[in-house]
Amino acid sequence: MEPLIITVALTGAEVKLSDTPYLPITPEQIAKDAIECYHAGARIAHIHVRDSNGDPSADINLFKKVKELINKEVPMLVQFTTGGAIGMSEDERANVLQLLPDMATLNMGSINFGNDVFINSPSFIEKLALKMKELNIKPEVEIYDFGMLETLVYYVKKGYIDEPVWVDFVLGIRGGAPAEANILINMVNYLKMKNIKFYWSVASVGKNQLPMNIMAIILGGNVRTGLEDNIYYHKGILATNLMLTQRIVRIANEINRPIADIDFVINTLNIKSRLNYKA
Ligand code: KMH
Ligand code: ZN
Repeated sequence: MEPLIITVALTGAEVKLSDTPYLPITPEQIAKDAIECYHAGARIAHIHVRDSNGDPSADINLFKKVKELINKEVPMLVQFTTGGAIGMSEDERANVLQLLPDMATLNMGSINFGNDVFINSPSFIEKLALKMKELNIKPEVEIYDFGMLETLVYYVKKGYIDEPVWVDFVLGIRGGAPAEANILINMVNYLKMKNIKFYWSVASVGKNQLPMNIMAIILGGNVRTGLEDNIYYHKGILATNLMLTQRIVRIANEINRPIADIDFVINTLNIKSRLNYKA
């Protein structure tokens, strides 16, 4: 089977320090977790940052610090969120692109996001997509529901998003598609039917994270794990980012699914920032 690409979503914007003492908050803590997870097999670090109170921040100096600390130690792909936190402005969210991360998220539509509304207007999606294209930043296209699949196809056909597309199915958020095998399989098959060249990963929240990750490993997809999406290892037992990453690697090993090395990820996803891409 194709080598498994593991993304670790280290911090996110929703989990609070009062929920778990293992949530990395400072740039040093976030980078330390990322580096440990790289050594365990993760190849992409999905990065949100927090201010000194532990609240979500859009401060690009914090993003910059995390990127520097990671890049100094390991060749892990640094993926900045453009989703930020609910309530952040479009400028705050888009600002991170100027730091030229290897990757950044591109949320393919608006949804009710738990008790909040996560707004991604067509104009904002297009602005981000074109900016990433211009800056050779590889988008991670976040798909929360079926309608977003058609939006993705639209933007690929319009040339706003280059193939191979890196798609992350985010399932099980109240307001988005449920975390169920048939939903995942149908989403994958829909894109295949549209003749889009893509690779895919799955992220799911809470107790659904592990089953959906296992489903992806078996189906030949890829995995996003990490405390952004789930803080528990087992019911009542808090996890660390490293514990979650190590468990995915063990499961992959059990079914002889090799773990991707960084060059495989760079070449397979055409990460231009690493291919010394000359425009
Ligand atoms: N924190 C969520 C509102 C992304 O990273 O682009 C959005 C999110 C998705 O985390
Ligand atoms: Zn995120």
